[in-house]
This record gives sequence, structure tokens and C-alpha cells, in this order.
Amino acid sequence: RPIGFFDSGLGGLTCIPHMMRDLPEEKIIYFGDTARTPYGSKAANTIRSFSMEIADFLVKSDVKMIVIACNTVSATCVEDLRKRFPQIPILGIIEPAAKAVAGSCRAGSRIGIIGTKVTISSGAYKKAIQARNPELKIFETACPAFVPLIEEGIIENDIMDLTIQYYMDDFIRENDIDTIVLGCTHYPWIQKNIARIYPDLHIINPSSIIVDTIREIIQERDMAAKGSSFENIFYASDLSENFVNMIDSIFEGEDEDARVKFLNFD
Ligand code: DGN
Repeated sequence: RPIGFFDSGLGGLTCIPHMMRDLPEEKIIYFGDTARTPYGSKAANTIRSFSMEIADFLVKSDVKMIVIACNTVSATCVEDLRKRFPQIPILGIIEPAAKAVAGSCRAGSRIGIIGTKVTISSGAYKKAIQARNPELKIFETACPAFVPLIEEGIIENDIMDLTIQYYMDDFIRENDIDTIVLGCTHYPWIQKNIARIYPDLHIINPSSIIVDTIREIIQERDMAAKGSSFENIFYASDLSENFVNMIDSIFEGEDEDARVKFLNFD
């Protein structure tokens, strides 16, 4: 059985290269809600009802686990999803990332969390990290314009670089930040820009970290894929050229277009 991933758009795709490298046997059904992206400034009820709808679709597609490849959803309604679908493990992205940050950063580190408005105002990262390691200093700031630009494919571009500086220059300088956590799954798409603009910053990418927790759950429950012929499928709720381009960039020219499908719940 495949593993279900979902996100408001193409953010969760940043987990896929890490899955292919570390768990290549596992098959994936991905759902990107490109028709309704971004989620990051929406009300909790809206995010919850969109997420329920997507999870319901993934459960009906017989996935063995759901990975919430979206920090905004993880900050809003992981427990609601677990209650509604108790039959399979449901993994949020914030807990594994917070655990890794708390375990790997030295005492006194000054850690900046960047994410959507919903993720940052929930304080979910700060709470989860400081519960494990109270000596870390955590600072948080929302960067709401990143997601719409990334969804439009505006990445290798001065506009993106200026937007990064607009949100991050003062934040990093005023708080003397040494480590940044990409607290939105869209942000690894601009990790190179951030690393180029702030070369001394240590960057933590939860889209890579989560794969270790997926592996642990698979091992604990003895649910590893055994030579299935299932092909990865990528659903989008609206036709987005950039969604297809991003998938192309992940699969580097293999014919992955055939695996992109349009699915709208209306
Ligand atoms: N990729 C999502 C996240 O990790 O929060 C949300 C992006 C959005 O919809 N704004």
C-alpha cells in the first residue's frame, strides 16, 4: 500500500526527493490543493475542513499512512485528523522537526523559525522545541509572501531574493540568529537563495527530517513495501503548470507527467 502525502500545493513535494533517496521502495500518493492554496492565512475551520476532505480521499485510496507535508495543517488539526481516521498512522511535520532541532542544536543557539502566519501564530514550533530543550532561544516570524511566489515559480529571481531580505534581514540581525528552521514545506524550494544571501546561517529542513520518522513508523508497524508495482501518483486540485514543472524537476525528465492527475472535490 502507498503512503499518502498532502499539502496546500507544491510545498510537500519537497519531501519527495528525500523519500526517493532514503525509502525508494515506498510508493506515494500525493495531493496538492493547488485550487485552494495558500492555506497559511486562512481560518482554522477552513484549514480543518479542507484537510479532512483530502485525508478522506487518501484513506479511500487505501494509503497505509498519511504524512501531513504541511506545517500549517500540522499546526492546526493533526489531532482532529487522528481522531477521525484512527485506523492508520497520521504524521505531522512539526513534531519530528522540533525533536531534531531540540536534539541537534547546542545550548544557547539562537534559532529562527520562519513559516506561514497560521504556523507562527500557533507557536507550535516554539512549544515543541522548548518542551524538549528549554535552553534554546527561539524566535519566530511569518513570511506570508513566500508561498504565492513559489506557487508561481518565481524562485531563481531578484524578486524572490528581495522578498527574502524583506522578511529576514532585520529578523536575523536584531535577534542574532545562527540557525533557521524552514517551518513551511514550500521553503526548501528557496533554500539555495537563503543559503546564498546568508552564507553563515545553519539551515534546518524538516522536509528531509520527516523521512526518518516515516521509516521508524514503517519499521515499528512492520509495514514496509514489498516490491509493489504501484506507480507514484501526484494529484492537484487545479491545473498548475508549475506543479508539473516542479515534478519534472524532481524526476529530471523521466515521464512523470503521466502521473500527474487533476482531482477536484466539487
Ligand atoms: N506548505 C505549507 C506549510 O508547510 O505550511 C503551507 C503553505 C500555504 O498554504 N501557505
